[in-house]
Amino acid sequence: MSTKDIVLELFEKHRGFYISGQQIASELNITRTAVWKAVKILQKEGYKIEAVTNRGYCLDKDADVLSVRGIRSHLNEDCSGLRPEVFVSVGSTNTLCHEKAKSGEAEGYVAVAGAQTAGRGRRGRSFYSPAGTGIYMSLLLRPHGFTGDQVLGLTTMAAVAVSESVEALSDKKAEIKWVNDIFVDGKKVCGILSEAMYEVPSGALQCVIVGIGINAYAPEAGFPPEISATAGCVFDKPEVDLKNSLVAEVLNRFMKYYDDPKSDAVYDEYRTRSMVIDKDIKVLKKDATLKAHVLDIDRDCGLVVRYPDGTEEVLNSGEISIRV
Ligand code: BT5
Repeated sequence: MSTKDIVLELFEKHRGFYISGQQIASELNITRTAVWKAVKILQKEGYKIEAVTNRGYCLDKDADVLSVRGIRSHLNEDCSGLRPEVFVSVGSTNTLCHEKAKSGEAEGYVAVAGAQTAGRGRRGRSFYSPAGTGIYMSLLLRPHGFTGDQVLGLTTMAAVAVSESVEALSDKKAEIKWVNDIFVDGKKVCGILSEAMYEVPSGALQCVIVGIGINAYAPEAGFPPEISATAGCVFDKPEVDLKNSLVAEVLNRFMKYYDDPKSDAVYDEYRTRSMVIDKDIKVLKKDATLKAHVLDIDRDCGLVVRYPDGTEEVLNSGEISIRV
């Protein structure tokens, strides 16, 4: 463990209480300068550590900060091979994962950030990713033997994993808007962006990056006006370690589905949480917007719709958006 991690461990034991630099130094057998340096790094990483002359340092008792150690402590044993890395802020965790994938990073790398300056949604849209209140994570996968439908199904797996995790950690019900948005109390709390890289010219699948953005808490200044009517958050108030638990919970559940892509379980869970079945929707195609009624979601998570003229179609997520 690095000095920073050892110092953090001590702070966590004394959360909410002051300990002097001298006390930390002698307990950990390091210099006071090393303590000071570790505190500076931790503060930069987002830990709320107060430094008061003659009293020492104090880790905020309510702070909920993402950390590799925190995430690992909640990962199941069969996910111990995952390699989370935590950043205070990045451009986009998906873009970062792309770079990692290009330089040969193996499956199981997870970039987790407390903020994004260029968070991406689908088709060039942006994802609002302020500091301190959200979780922005991307998982690098190199699926072997997956069919095209199973690759598309990775977004479904992520949507179910997030929904189940939200329900496990809050007392709220999560609903899925086909295909990549999670809603709580009628508001979008999570968006998923899965991106695949293929080899040229063979067309072989190189990797898939599953990016998940979750509004854990409401941003202090509220959501920006353009999404304030539609965006919501999962938790009402911060609790120690809640973000780390949510990240780990999502990974634990996602990997369970990923390891068994032929199972029907993910489809069943998806369908029961769908907020579109039996609803009237608008289908936004490249060149037209059509009214339709949703009949069902099929086994490949295609949306089965009926148009007013009685014709039916199965929509796949690639090029289509819907409005409920
Ligand atoms: C998504 O796209 O919702 C996918 C978002 C994926 C974000 C993750 S964060 C980690 C990883 N790294 C990235 O750079 N991206 C992924 P889409 O379905 O296109 O929805 C985008 C729309 O959602 C925007 O046009 C807004 O209307 C709305 N929106 C933007 N930010 C939001 C937020 N924080 N909460 C709720 N709605 C938001």
